[in-house]
Amino acid sequence: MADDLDPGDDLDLTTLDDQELTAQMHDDLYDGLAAEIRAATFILLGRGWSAERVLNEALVEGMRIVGVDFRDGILFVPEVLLAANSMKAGMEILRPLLAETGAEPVGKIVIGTVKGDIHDIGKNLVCMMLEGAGFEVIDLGINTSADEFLAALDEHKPDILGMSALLTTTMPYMKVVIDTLKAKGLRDDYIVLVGGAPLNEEFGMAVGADAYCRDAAIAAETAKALVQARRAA
Ligand code: B1M
Repeated sequence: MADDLDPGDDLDLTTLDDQELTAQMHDDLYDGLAAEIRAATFILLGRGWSAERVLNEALVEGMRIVGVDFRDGILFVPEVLLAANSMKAGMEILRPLLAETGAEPVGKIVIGTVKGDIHDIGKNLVCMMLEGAGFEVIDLGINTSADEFLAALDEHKPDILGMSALLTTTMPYMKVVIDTLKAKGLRDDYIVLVGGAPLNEEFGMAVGADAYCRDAAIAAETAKALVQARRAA
């Protein structure tokens, strides 16, 4: 207890008012401080904040700032992974509470790295960024076949299908998946997003995707915008 009362070099999060604490959480997410995010999440919940408010005002807003700096080349992969892990630490506390209150996710996405390809660092970042943006993410992992994608679409009925490829030899497989959807008359049921280092806008259009996403931040922004547009239509 004595230790708790001694501020030492550490900031005592309980002494901050709500606004200061939220700003501190944005900083702590940026710095990848998972323990601090966990502690602050409990403090805000203890002050009567709803899980949804903590998610949106503290975690999602913090990750939005991280995403912008990642997109602009100010933050790099290791820092973003740490930030995303910190966000996950907060999310783990909120997830059961959100399920209880029935807060609607922004949307749902089924995502995977395509068949023949085992690169997943970028895809995992995209998943974390999407979770941070409020999406429910069903991650099929690596080496995902068209049949596996289709089975997951059927099971989870998402808004979005996301595919990742890092190899020039595996990126054409995205077209195989999209053509399979077309052949089954399912293509228009989903927003299709593609990404991965060797892709570009032109390739995305050529394979019949709705959008190519250059990075995780853009993937989250694009996913949000396209789901909102589709629901408004
Ligand atoms: Co591989 N590898 N690799 N590799 N590997 C590359 C891709 C390569 C460019 C290296 C090189 O030669 N310079 C090259 C591909 C060449 C080509 O095809 N033109 C290559 C090769 C050849 C191979 C092997 C064939 C090597 C071999 O065995 N001879 C082999 C293939 C295995 C296979 O997949 N079948 C192989 C294996 C591996 C490892 C297993 C060792 C490891 C992967 C570990 C893992 O992922 N768990 C690995 C790694 C780490 C790389 C490099 C070095 C880094 C990839 C990475 O994680 N980048 C890579 C070289 C490079 O890219 N510099 C290379 C960081 C990551 C954050 O970026 O994945 O681009 P990225 O993701 C970004 C965006 O692209 C976008 O958002 C992400 C975050 O901003 N994005 C999406 C990605 N997916 C998205 C999906 C979306 C939206 C956005 O959906 C909506």
